[in-house]
Amino acid sequence: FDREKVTVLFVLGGPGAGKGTQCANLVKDFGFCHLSAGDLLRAEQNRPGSTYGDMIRTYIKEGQIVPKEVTIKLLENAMREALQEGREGEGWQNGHGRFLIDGFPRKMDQALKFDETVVEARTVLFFSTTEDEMLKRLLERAKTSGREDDNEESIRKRFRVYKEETMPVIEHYSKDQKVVTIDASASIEEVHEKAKAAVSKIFS
Ligand code: UP5
Ligand code: MG
Repeated sequence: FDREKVTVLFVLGGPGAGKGTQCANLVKDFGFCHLSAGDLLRAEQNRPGSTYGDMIRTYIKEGQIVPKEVTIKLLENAMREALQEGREGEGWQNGHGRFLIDGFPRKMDQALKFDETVVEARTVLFFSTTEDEMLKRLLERAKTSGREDDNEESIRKRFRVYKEETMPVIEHYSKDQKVVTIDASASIEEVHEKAKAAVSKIFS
């Protein structure tokens, strides 16, 4: 699809920082199309006939990053679908698609490949809080989420991969002045207000 027709914001932050929660809020405020790379991978994992199901399950449980080709293909397909459907209010305004890409890119190779073959993101929204806070949130969510990676062992692995692989991505985009950091330690509503203000500024 035409790069000119899309605006992409990446949404990054550690496991449990509140990316998904805040993306849902921003969809209501601004009508973005929200694509979570993790959700797309989980859907692909459960799709009957998928050749990647077992592979994805193993990577997610171990907190490892699925090979970029798979994730980028899923994202591209989802973007193309959203653009074709052109649903008003779901990222599509005046012939232009606005996307929140959540939990991606979490490794340098993904970032470079997506920039080159799909589109360069306008901005990175970085939700930042402490590991203690993220652990607390994830263990609470574990009671009901059914996610195979919401257990302390997988969470520790996710934290390690986040520090080793994803922080360098955030540093990379910081050098291009593309990162907007949002303190995600406060309540959901307070973080929402900050996120909303940050996005308003980007589009003003
Ligand atoms: N909560 C949220 N905000 C709160 C607040 N301010 N105060 C109190 N509680 C708050 O929130 C987590 C929990 O905290 C919820 O219960 C929420 O109510 C509460 P959520 O919004 O779900 O946080 P989020 O940052 O989205 O956490 P998530 O667990 O989704 O983050 P991850 O980055 O770990 O998960 P993701 O789904 O992105 O990726 C999972 C796995 O997929 C990866 O580990 C990896 O194996 C794989 N993956 C890839 O391989 N490649 C990719 O490109 C992407 C994923
Ligand atoms: Mg999420």
